[in-house]
Amino acid sequence: PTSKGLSLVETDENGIATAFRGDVLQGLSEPQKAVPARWFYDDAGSELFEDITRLPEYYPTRAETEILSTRGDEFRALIGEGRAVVEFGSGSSVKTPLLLEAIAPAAYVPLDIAGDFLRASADALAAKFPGLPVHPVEADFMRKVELPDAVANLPKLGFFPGSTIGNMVARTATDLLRTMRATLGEGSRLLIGMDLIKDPAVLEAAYDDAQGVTARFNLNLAERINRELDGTIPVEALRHVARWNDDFARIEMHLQATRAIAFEVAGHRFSMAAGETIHTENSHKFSRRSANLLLLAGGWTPRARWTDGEGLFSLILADA
Ligand code: AVJ
Repeated sequence: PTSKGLSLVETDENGIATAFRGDVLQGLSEPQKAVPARWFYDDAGSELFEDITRLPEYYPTRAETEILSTRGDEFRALIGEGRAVVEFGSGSSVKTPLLLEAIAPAAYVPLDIAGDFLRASADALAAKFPGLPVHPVEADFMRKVELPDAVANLPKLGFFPGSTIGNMVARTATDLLRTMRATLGEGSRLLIGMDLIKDPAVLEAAYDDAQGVTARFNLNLAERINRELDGTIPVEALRHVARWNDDFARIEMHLQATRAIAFEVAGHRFSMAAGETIHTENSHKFSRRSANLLLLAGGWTPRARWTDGEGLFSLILADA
C-alpha cells in the first residue's frame, strides 16, 4: 500500500465541533428550523447511509454503479490515462474502483472531512490497486484545498459521484463547483453524478423506505445533536418526513414534531409546536438542461453525458 499520512487542513476535532454547534444553534433559531445535511455523516450516519445504498427503493447508487461498470471504455477514450483522480468525499467503496479500473490514473486523492472514514477507504483502495499512489487529504472541500505536492504537475480529474451536488441549493452548488475548479486547476475535468427528475412516487419511496432505514438516518441527526451538543431533544417525539417539492425539483427531508416539545442544545432553549419541522436535507433532481445550466454557472462546460438503462440517473463529464 502506498497510502501516505494525512495532511490536516484546519479541520481538527475542535474546529468541527465548533462548526457543528454554530450550524445547529443558528439553524434551530430560524423560523423554518434547519440543519445542514452535511452533519448527517458521523460514524453512525455514514454507516446508515451505506445501508441506504443497498435498499431496494434507493436506486441512485445502483444506477450510477451500472453506468460506471458498463461505460469504462468510453470513459477511458474521453478522459485518457495518467490523470490524478481527486474524489470529493471518499465514502463510496464500490464506485471508485470501477472508475480507477477504467481510466488507469497516475494517482488517487480522496478528500473527506471525516478522518476515520477517509483512512479506511484510502487503505482499502491502496490495497486493491498496488502501485497506485494514494494521497488522502482530510479537508472540507467546500473551501479550496491545497492538493499534495506529489500530484501538483498531473492533470486532474475531479470525481463527485452520488448526486451529492443535489444536497445544495443552487447558490451553494455553484460556489462549490467554482471552488472545485480552483482546487483542481487549469485543464482539469470533472465527472459528476446528478440524479434525474422522475415520478415523485418513486422519489418519495427512495427517501422513505419500507424498512425505515432512511428514517433512522434522519433521526440520527437529532441523536447526534444530543450526543455531541448536550442536547435534550425528545427523539421519540420526532418523525421522519420525505416530500417532493415540485417548485424547486427536490426531495426534502424533515424531522416533524408529533407533539409540542421543548428542549435544550448547548445550553440554549428551543421549542417546536406540534407539526413543526426541522428541515434536514434537500436532494435536488435535475433534467438534462438544468444539470448543464448548473455546471455552466459553476464554471464547467459539459462535454459528455451517460445515463443508466432505465434513465434514472446521469453522469456528466465537464471541462474546466
Ligand atoms: C448523499 C446525496 C447521495 O440525497 O440521495 C440518501 C443522501 N439522503 N437518502 C441523496 C441521502 C437520504 C444522498 N446523497
